[in-house]
Amino acid sequence: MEIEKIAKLMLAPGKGILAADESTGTMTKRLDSVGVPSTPENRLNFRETLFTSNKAKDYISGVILYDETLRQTTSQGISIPALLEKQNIIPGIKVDTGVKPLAGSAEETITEGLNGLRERLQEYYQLGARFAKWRGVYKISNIYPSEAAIVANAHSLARYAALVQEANMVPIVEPEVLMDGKHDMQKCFDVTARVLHECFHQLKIAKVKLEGIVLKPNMILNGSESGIKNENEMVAKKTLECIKSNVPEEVPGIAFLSGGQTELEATRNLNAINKINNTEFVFTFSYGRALQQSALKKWAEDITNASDTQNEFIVRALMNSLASKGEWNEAKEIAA
Ligand code: 5MM
Repeated sequence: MEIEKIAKLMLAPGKGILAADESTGTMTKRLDSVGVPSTPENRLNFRETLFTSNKAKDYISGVILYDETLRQTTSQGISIPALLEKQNIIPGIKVDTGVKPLAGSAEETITEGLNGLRERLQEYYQLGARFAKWRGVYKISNIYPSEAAIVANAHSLARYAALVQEANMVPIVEPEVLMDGKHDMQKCFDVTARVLHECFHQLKIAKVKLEGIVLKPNMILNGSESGIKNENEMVAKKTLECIKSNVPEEVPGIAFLSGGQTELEATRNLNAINKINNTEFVFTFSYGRALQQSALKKWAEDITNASDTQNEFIVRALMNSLASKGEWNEAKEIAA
């Protein structure tokens, strides 16, 4: 299938992406937090439970997998990518290998994983992946992000995206400006604008087809230690303004990360964005924590009780599906 078509399917109306690509280190932290040992079997159990939820296919267009999960087989003897494909959910794969200190600015990071990526992508395609993900991380402080971090991460994102398109897959381009810090929303706006601007500059140099990418940015928020409340309408206004002025119109859609927002805040903000969307861009979700938190807690109560975990997951998937159309409200949330 052409990459433009895959991108459209990833952004299909009322659907979003489940980011289940936690590396083993991150997944271990998540499982530790609910008191479940992080073994390959338990990691598979939780993820298989989510992926086999009834109705997942109505709200979820694609799942970002971690290398381990892409190669695992379910209790029914079917591979994870095949299990997803059977439901018309597109399997994707995280291909960065994580962050390392950036030379010359050691408190900042550069994302690694370009070495051997062409060959890895060929294997991932054979295993069923049709899109990929790479995350660049930027921190905000009085002196950060540095120009070096902005340019180096954008350059890596562009080289990654070009390789992914060469392999006939859709790159999710994820520049994440972290919400940690005391800064206000305007600072987040300014930094995100600089970051997005440089990303598209580098994507252009690398000749990446913008019609065949999905952008996964942060929303524009007050820093989590600022003590300032995030008003949903203001988040929506500023986020839309930042995207409109820095994202070329060829990009078919934006799938936000949740970045540490609560499940409800991530839904409310996405809904507020779609209520005022006056662009051609699709705005949907590519949430990790904001889709999985409640489900993970429920699962930890009894990891053999799939249906209660699935109910929690499907509520969040449905609420975010509604938010992706601007049709969510408090009454629907309470009714769910
Ligand atoms: C699922 O978490 C991904 C990061 O994993 P590692 O840090 O272990 O590599 C992350 O990139 C995620 O896909 C996005 O940040 C979206 O997740 P949130 O929780 O921010 O919505």
